Amino acid sequence: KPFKRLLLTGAAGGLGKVLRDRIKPWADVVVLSDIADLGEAREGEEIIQCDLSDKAAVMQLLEGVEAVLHFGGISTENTFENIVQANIIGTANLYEAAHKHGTRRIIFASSNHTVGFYRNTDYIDATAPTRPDSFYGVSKCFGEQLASYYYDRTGLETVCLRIGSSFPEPADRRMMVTWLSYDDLVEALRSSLFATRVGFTILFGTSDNDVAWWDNSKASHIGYRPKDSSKQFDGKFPDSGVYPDPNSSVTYHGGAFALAPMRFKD
Ligand code: NAI
Ligand code: 15L
Repeated sequence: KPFKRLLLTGAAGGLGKVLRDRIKPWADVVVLSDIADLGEAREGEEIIQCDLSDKAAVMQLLEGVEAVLHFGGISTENTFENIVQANIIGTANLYEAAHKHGTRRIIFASSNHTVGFYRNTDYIDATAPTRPDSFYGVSKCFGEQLASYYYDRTGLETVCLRIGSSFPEPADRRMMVTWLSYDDLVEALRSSLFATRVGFTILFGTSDNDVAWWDNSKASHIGYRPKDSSKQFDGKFPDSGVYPDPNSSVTYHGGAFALAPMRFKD
């Protein structure tokens, strides 16, 4: 198998559960980690429960790990104080430990909320300045910048996968544009892990949907080719026909995140 030890953080989460079996062919041992309980390890798995904000625990977690799929952390808007611990300190602990242990590559589950304040009339690529729409989005921008710094300073490679909306089906009209099928998510991870050189790359994670807000031409060296399309759900979310649309969650790339109340602390 290509890797001896491949680490998946956030393994107990929605996407972690989807990935658990599907990444097995890529490593002799898949190390599954989360702050939440993961149950029993199955064949070819090792389970290490830990809080990403615990520096010493994360240092141990990375021992012998060649590559990481970093999906752990707070995955939607929350208080700034909570996000700092899980996403900012947590991701910094992960990068420092990866560097110390000689890990070669990290695939960082970044998010469309790094650019969530762009509008539905904007078509952007990876060179567009970030426009986070939430403290959550700001924390993903931090993760991306940290990855850039570690690459330039140490050579640790990262693909920042700016995931759109990865769920079984689109749940609203915005997700017709942002949807990433689970099969295409796995393909994005596979192509990111096995591309020869990635340096520091930003890859937008969507399926081959009819409408697109994000141009992946700056990541052509990854060779990501989505196979699914939200077209199969056509007609489920008809256009209101009114402009500007009264449903403002379709105005911004980040949808409702851009409009949610700001909570600094509990
Ligand atoms: P999720 O919330 O279901 O999973 C996140 C996991 O991280 C949870 O199991 C949680 O227990 C764990 N976690 C939270 N704080 C932690 C900490 N301090 N230490 C260790 N583990 C901690 O989210 P989901 O949907 O599975 O997303 C996974 C990753 O992908 C997240 O980083 C999210 O930001 C990112 N993402 C997901 C998208 C989607 O459409 N599902 C879109 C964009 C980004
Ligand atoms: C995300 O970053 C979240 O993790 C996910 O739960 C969805 O809200 C997704 O973005 C989205 O924008 O649809």
